[in-house]
Formats: sequence, C-alpha cells, structure tokens
Amino acid sequence: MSKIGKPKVERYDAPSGGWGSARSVTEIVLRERVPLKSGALLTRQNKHGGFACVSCAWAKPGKPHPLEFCENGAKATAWEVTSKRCGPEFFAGHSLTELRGWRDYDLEEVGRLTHPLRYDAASDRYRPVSWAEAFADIGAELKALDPDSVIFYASGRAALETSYLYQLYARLYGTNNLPDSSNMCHESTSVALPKSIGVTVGTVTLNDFDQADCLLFFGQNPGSNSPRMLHDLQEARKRGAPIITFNPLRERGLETFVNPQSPVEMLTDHPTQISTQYHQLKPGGDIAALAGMCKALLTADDLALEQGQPAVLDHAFIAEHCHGFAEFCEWLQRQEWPQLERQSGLTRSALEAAAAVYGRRQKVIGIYGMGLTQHRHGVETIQMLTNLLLMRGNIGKPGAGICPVRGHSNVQGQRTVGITEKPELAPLEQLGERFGFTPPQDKGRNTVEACEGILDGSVKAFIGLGGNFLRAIPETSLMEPAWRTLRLSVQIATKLNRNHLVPADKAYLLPCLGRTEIDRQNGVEQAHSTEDSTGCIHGWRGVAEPPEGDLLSESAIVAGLAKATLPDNPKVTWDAWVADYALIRDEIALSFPEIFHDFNARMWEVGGFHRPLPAAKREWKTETGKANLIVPRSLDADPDMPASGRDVLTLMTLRSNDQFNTTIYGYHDRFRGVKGTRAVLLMNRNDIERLGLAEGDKVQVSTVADDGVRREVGPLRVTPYNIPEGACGGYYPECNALIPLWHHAEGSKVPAAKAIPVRLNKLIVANDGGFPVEPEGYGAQY
Ligand SMILES: Nc1nc2c(c(=O)[nH]1)N[C@H]1C(S)=C(S)[C@@H](COP(=O)(O)OP(=O)(O)OC[C@H]3O[C@@H](n4cnc5c(=O)[nH]c(N)nc54)[C@H](O)[C@@H]3O)O[C@H]1N2
Ligand SMILES: Nc1nc2c(c(=O)[nH]1)N[C@H]1C(S)=C(S)[C@@H](COP(=O)(O)OP(=O)(O)OC[C@H]3O[C@@H](n4cnc5c(=O)[nH]c(N)nc54)[C@H](O)[C@@H]3O)O[C@H]1N2
Ligand SMILES: [Mo]
Repeated sequence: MSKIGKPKVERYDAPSGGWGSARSVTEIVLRERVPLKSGALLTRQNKHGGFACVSCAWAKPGKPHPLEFCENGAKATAWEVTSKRCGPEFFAGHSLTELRGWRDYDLEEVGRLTHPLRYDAASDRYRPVSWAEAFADIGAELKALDPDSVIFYASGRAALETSYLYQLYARLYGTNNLPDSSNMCHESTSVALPKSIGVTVGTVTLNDFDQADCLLFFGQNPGSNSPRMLHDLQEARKRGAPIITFNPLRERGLETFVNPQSPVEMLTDHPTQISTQYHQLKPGGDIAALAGMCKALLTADDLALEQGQPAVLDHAFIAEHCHGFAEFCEWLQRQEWPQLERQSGLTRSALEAAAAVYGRRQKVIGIYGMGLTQHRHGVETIQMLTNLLLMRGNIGKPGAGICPVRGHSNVQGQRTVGITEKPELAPLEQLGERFGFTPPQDKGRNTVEACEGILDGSVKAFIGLGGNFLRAIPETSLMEPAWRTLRLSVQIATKLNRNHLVPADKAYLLPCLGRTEIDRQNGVEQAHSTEDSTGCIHGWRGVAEPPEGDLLSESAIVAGLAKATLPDNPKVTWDAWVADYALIRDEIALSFPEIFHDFNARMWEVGGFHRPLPAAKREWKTETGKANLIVPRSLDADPDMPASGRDVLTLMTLRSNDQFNTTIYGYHDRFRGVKGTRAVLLMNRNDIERLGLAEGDKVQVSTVADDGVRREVGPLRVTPYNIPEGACGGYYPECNALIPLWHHAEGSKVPAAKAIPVRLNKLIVANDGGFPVEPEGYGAQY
C-alpha cells in the first residue's frame, strides 16, 4: 500500500494557484509514471483539435491560454494516462474480501483496468473473460429480467456519442431508468430553472463573464473544483468588478489567486484578491440570506421612488417579462429581519452591504454549486437566487445571468442527448419513428429511486457507464449489503473502485478507453464531443496511446451489450455506428435538430457551438410565458431535519483539493491546510470548547434521526477551522454513511449532503499514537 506522510493540520496562507499548484502537478505526474510523450499531452488539453479535460465542466475558451489546464485538470489527466496497470495478474493475487479492506486511494492507484473480468464466487476473485462471452451472458440475463428492474446509470463523463447510444439501448430494451450523477448534483437546477425561466441549464457564456461588472458566488469552490474559472474571476477583479461570496467556509480560491501560468505573478507572488465581500453564512442559510438581499433592495427602491431618485429595481423589465412580482414583494415585506438574521447566520448590515453593491451594478452573474443544490429545499434556494437576479433584470442581457457550475465534464451533455429518467425530456416520438419501436412512456427511476429499489428488491440489475455509484450515494451501511442481493452488476470503468468490490450474484467489470486516448475503429481515429457548463458543444480527439490489453471504447461496449440484449432491428445499426462515430452524430442531429443541426461540421468551430437558450434572449418557455418570481415555502433549507439540541451540529460534506469525487488523488487538502489525512472534522473553536473537546481529540460522529437506522463515521480528528458555530465539515465520500436516503431535495431528489444533523462522541483511546488516514464508516458488516 502507498505511503502517506505524517498527518498534520496547519494554516495555509498562500494564495490558490501559485507555486503550491505547480508542485502538486509535478508530484502526481511523477507518481503516476506518466510516459514522457504523454507529459507533452497537457499542452493539447482543452485545445481546438485536442482533448477535453476529463475533470470539471468549466467552459473551454475559443482563445485558450498557452496551457489551458489547471492543477486538478493536470492531475485528472495524469491519473488517466498513468503507466500503472490493474490486469488479471493483480486480481489473481487478491480476493475481493481482501480488497474491500483497501482504501479508495490504493484501489485506483493500482492503475488502469486492462481486461474484461467476471466475478468468480468460489475463489472470491475477478477472473478474465472474453468480450464475446461477457456480452452474451449479460444479454441473456437482461432478456430474462423485467426492464423496469434494471438501472442504466451514467456518471457524467462519457461523450455525447456514447451517451446517445446508451439512452437508445435502455429505451429499446424497455425502460427510462436512466439516472445520472446529475441526480446527486445539479438536478436541483434542472428542476428549479424551468419553472423560473424556462431553461434546464445556465444562461451565461464566457462572453458574459468578460463583460460582467459584479459576480455573486454561492456555495461553489472554484479553487478546487473548477480552477480554470479562477482566470475569469481574476480578469473580472482586474476590471474592478466586485465579487461577493456566500460560503460557510473561507475557501482559499475565493480569497486570493496567483495565476500559475503568469511568470510575473509567479515570481512576484503578487496575488489577486478574489472576493470583495465574504459572508460566512450558516449551511442552508441561503434562502434567508437571499431574502434579506431582496428585502433590502425593495426597501431601497421604495425609498428612491419616494424621494424622486432613479429606481433600484428594473421596473420596465419586471412589467414586461416577470410574473409573480407583487406576490413576492408581499412575502418579502412580511419577513422580519431578526428571523432572516437567525436563519442565515448573517447580520442585517452584512446583507444590506451585499445588496447595496449588487444594486449599483448593471451586469451581474449569479454563480452557484453544491452548496445550494444539496439541501432539502435546494430547488427553492436556486429559485430565490433567480428572484434576486430578476429584480434587476439580470437575466437575458449581455454580462448577466445565472451560472450553475456543473460537475463532470459531460454531465450536462448527457442530459441533453437523452440520458434522463424523465420521459418528457427525451424525444420519444422521434426515436420511436426513426427506429421503429414503441419507447417506454413511464417515468424511470432517478438515483434515489434506484437506491430505494435496490433496498426493497424491485431493482435486480445495475449497469454503470462509469462512476462509483455505491460510494457516491447516501446510506452506505444499508446500500452495501443490499447491493449483494442484485442479480447482475455490470461496471464499465477505467479504474478499480469500491463499487466493483461489492459483488452481485453476477458481476462484470469491463475496461474502457479514457477520453484522453486515441480511439481507433477499423484503423480510423474517431472524434467525439462534449457540452460544457455554459451550453457550448465542442469536438475532441484523444491524443495518448491507449493501454495495451483488451480494452474497448465506451461506445463499442454499449453497442456490444445492446446487440446481445436486443432483437435484431435493421434500423438500429450498432456496427455501423461504432465503425464511424460521425454516423452517431447524424442520429443525434436528427433527434435534436434545434441544438445539433449540422453537428459534424459545427463541432469543429473554434470555441464550439452554443445550444439555443431562450432565456438568454428573454424568451420564457414557462407555463406563464414569463419569468416567474417564486415565493419559497420557508426560510429553512432543511426543514426535514431540525437541528435540535445544543450538542447537535450541522455537517456539510466537502471535497478536498486532492480528489475528484470518489477518486482520491492524495491526502493533502492544501488550501485547507490538512495534510496526510482525510479523517478530520472541521469545527468552530467555540463549539470545540463548548462540547468539552480539544484539538486532536478523536470523535465518532453519528446522525441525529430517529428512524431506527444507526449511522456512524469515525474516528475523525477534531480540527479547529474558520467555520460558523453550529456547523462542521467532513469529507465526501467518507461521510456518506451519515446521510439518510430520505434526506434529499424535494422536487429533484438530490441527496441533501450539505446539511446533516450530527452528534459527536469523544473516543478515549489508550495509546494515542496518531490518527488514521481515513475513517471507518462503511463495511463494518463484512
Ligand atoms: N478537482 C475536483 N474538481 C471537481 C470535483 C472534484 O471532486 N474535484 N467534482 C466535480 C463535480 S461532480 C462537481 S458537482 C463540482 C462540485 O463543486 P462544488 O459545487 O464547489 O462542490 P463542493 O466541493 O461539494 O462544495 C461546495 C461549496 O459549498 C460550500 N457550502 C456547503 N454548504 C453550503 C451552504 O449551505 N450554503 C453555501 N452558500 N455554501 C455551502 C462549501 O463550503 C464548498 O465551498 O466540482 C467538479 N469538479
Ligand atoms: N456526501 C456527498 N456525496 C456526494 C456528493 C457530495 O458533495 N457529498 N457529490 C455528488 C456528486 S455532485 C456527484 S457528481 C456524484 C459522483 O458520483 P460518480 O460519478 O458515480 O463518481 P465518480 O467518483 O466521479 O466516479 C469515479 C469512477 O469513474 C470511473 N471512470 C473514470 N473515468 C472514466 C471514463 O472515462 N469512463 C468510464 N466508463 N469510467 C470512468 C472510474 O472507475 C472511477 O473510479 O457523487 C455525489 N455524492
Ligand atoms: Mo457532480
């Protein structure tokens, strides 16, 4: 197993980016023994004709920087093009029981999967199997099952071409059970925005970022999760645009930044201050904070009009474009400041200060991430942010808009080409006509519903197009044993992860090419495409040689499975599609002509092509035909879990700077000063003292919910941090065992991973020789 330095927690005062970032990239390139040729590959990342970064979904500019990648994008590439291998010899030497004792980090560090594998229960090992046999057996299993009992999950990476084939496969088979990682992520956005402004995605492009004169930042951590965005933030600051941040934690990337690609900045270490106001609100305090800002604007507007001054609100826009304004104002007037202060954890004067800056600026973008989407009332929180923007006409004009920062590099695109459990979002009629079948009309299962089905036995099989489902979902301690009752699990993956080690009756692990790699079909190099966070679609080509072994492209695997499962259909030409991905793009263009017409030509436009976004042109595809101001039901974002009792804290689960979701690159969360461990609980000093604890104590953390389920994670090291009283922070995925499956956003069913009421139990350990690198929170039953 890997060696990890001695655990340490210390203050990190350096800016984000800078030398720390450069060092961190060098470390991983060396550790992964990235072949020298592939090192040069980073220069092709996010470039026209190069390959799309496999990390985040941030926009890819038409005029890229010389090196258009960031610390974490470089780590993601090194992780994929590693020269380490995880082949049949490895599995011959290790049983699944043994491997379940390994850390997530060590599992993926073994290297790339190289051969198709089938679980052999007698020896408790994965054994090599031929593709033909794997496809035939999986197909036979699926034919015997009710399509409604099968889940077709996608994790957000696979390209548009593969994703289109995947949804077609599921629908031809007979189900809309197409959950996506987006169900744990920005589904709250896709439910909130259609009601507010009639689009499922954000309205801004990089062009708007170039013009904005103020940015509002809610619950998104660009320093770790979308570092290339720091360039755009830095540019905005240089233009004098204020950035107002709402985040319980002080995140380094939102404080200061040194551009690691600017020699002058690197040598002078002269950082740009990012946030001009930083409001450390309570987790889930956003509805109240936004209501406070809206109320302050309304009051200022009344006063201005009374005194014959220019209005603060954009009354012309509201009159022409909005619905529900009067009702929203009445609601705002009824809100009392003491209540808004209590719920948000911010003072009236702080909220008025934020509103004052916002009220003076003409082109404002509202940016947000998991801090808003992962709450019980996540959908309403996003609608409140939209309300604030609408009050001053900040949707549908250059330099302004709403900007959900998506996660996986093609998660938005997967939804666009039909990976969705909601039949109304897929072009079912067109698919039915084109391919001569009757598509399933019933709503499919989303992620939480898939989990419920696994628990109650109604789900019998799971196909995973990437991802680490079992580790990413809540309720780990119930879900892991339930997974073993599945009839079939098929995982299409690049690296070994914990989900692969919990076998179903029949379990297959199928190795695929990564996006950085050259995908040759019949000797011809294929291109593929993705959609970024700003609705921009780009074509790409892999540039690295794929690992030696017996791997297939994701599209070839999906087609192989489909052919073995489905009856022959002359209109469904799997072989031709896999031989030439351009033909798949022709099908995508036929299914979604408005977005993808002339797809094969337009995908190579410099900077990509944009999908039409009616809201960006002030066309509102809502039921009222207007942009709707929506009144929230309460100020509390998590009313299903009232944090009662002085000893109850609200836990937020967070990503470190050294991970991509469940992929752990290392144990240094540089920006937060945490080194060599993920077993930490970030706490306010006053809470530490009040609860009779001390820095370095080990605690067992348990969820406060009286539903009879025991949910515990620990030991975690008590770690003082700049975080509001009553809140604490721990890492995802280690803390997922603490999230009840039923604690999810209403409307979108995104697990509410940012507000879990917990109690701490101090552990008395006789020989306190340090603390572990990772806590236990799962697998205790094995
Ligand atoms: N390197 C790297 N890049 C990634 C990922 C990764 O794991 N590593 N993951 C990718 C994926 S799939 C996604 S979805 C994105 C996720 O990127 P983010 O949206 O940034 O997600 P998180 O890291 O979960 O944290 C969100 C931020 O919300 C804050 N927060 C928590 N609770 C609240 C709250 O109640 N209100 C407010 N206002 N803030 C709150 C946290 O302090 C944190 O700064 O990043 C993507 N990019
Ligand atoms: N507590 C808590 N839970 C969360 C979150 C949180 O903030 N807090 N965030 C949620 C969010 S936003 C998301 S998006 C989900 C993420 O959930 P998932 O998308 O399911 O998880 P990942 O960790 O991104 O998946 C990593 C695995 O994908 C496989 N993989 C990597 N690249 C490829 C590829 O190119 N092709 C294929 N086929 N496989 C590949 C590798 O085997 C790797 O082990 O987790 C959610 N869970
Ligand atoms: Mo995500």
